[in-house]
Amino acid sequence: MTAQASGIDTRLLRAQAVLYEAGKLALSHFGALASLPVEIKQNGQDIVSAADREVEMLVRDRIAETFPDDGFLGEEYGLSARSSGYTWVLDPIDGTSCFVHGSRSWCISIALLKGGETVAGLILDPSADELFTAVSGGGAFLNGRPIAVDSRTDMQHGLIGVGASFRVPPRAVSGFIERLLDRGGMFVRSGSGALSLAHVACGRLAGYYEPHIHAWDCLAGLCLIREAGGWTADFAADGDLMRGGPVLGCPPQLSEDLLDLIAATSAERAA
Ligand code: LIP
Repeated sequence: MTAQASGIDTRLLRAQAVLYEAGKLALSHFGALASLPVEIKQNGQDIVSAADREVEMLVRDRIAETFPDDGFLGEEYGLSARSSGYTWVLDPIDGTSCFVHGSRSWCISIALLKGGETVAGLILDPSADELFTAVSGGGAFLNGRPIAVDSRTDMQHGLIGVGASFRVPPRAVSGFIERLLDRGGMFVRSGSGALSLAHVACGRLAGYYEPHIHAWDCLAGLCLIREAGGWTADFAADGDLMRGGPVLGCPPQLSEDLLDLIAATSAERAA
């Protein structure tokens, strides 16, 4: 085993244990929502809870105990650059709005980067007791069992996950949905982009598109999809992990159709 592989494998094992501890903390808050402090970040939909903050601090502390020289980027407390060349990218509660409203559509998502490359991704759905994991070149797994994208589905039979936020004009989302329906497709919006990407990786969804998402929401899920035999559009190719942008992941046979729908929607908006 190469030194890098052992460095990634030891980090994957540590991250799994940390995620399960963080999942228990998140579930304790999920079971006591009436007393959970919630703040509005920008608009009524962009919120953060004490659960987000506590889960991020727990994961930061646990990772730093074992890998003090690794960098860390979290949705709530930003970037802490370090010297090892590894950077963790965490969304402590992805699907916060669902979480605070009592919907089980949320997860904890963490990606490991070596330089600018995502080399591992983990997504824990504590409500379903499902842990999705992947290491670059090593395949993707759900609770330790290999997973794969749905290589047989098509636009007319699969479900396409669509993400929406007020970071883009409503037409950027509705225009895509309208074109998808026109093509005989169907959409779902779960409220957690990370969990939706994980569901593409295991074949439950035939793709996931969102016009704007952040690195902490999607890098782990994109790694899962690639390792599960799927196709993913480049994300943060310039290395800027703070700006965000569009995300698309799907089985290879659907990439062209979905890119066409996105291009047509963008062209309409530009007209
Ligand atoms: C959420 C994403 C979702 C997006 C929401 C929000 P959060 O992440 O997972 O795809 O549509 O606007 O960004 O804020 O719950 O961590």
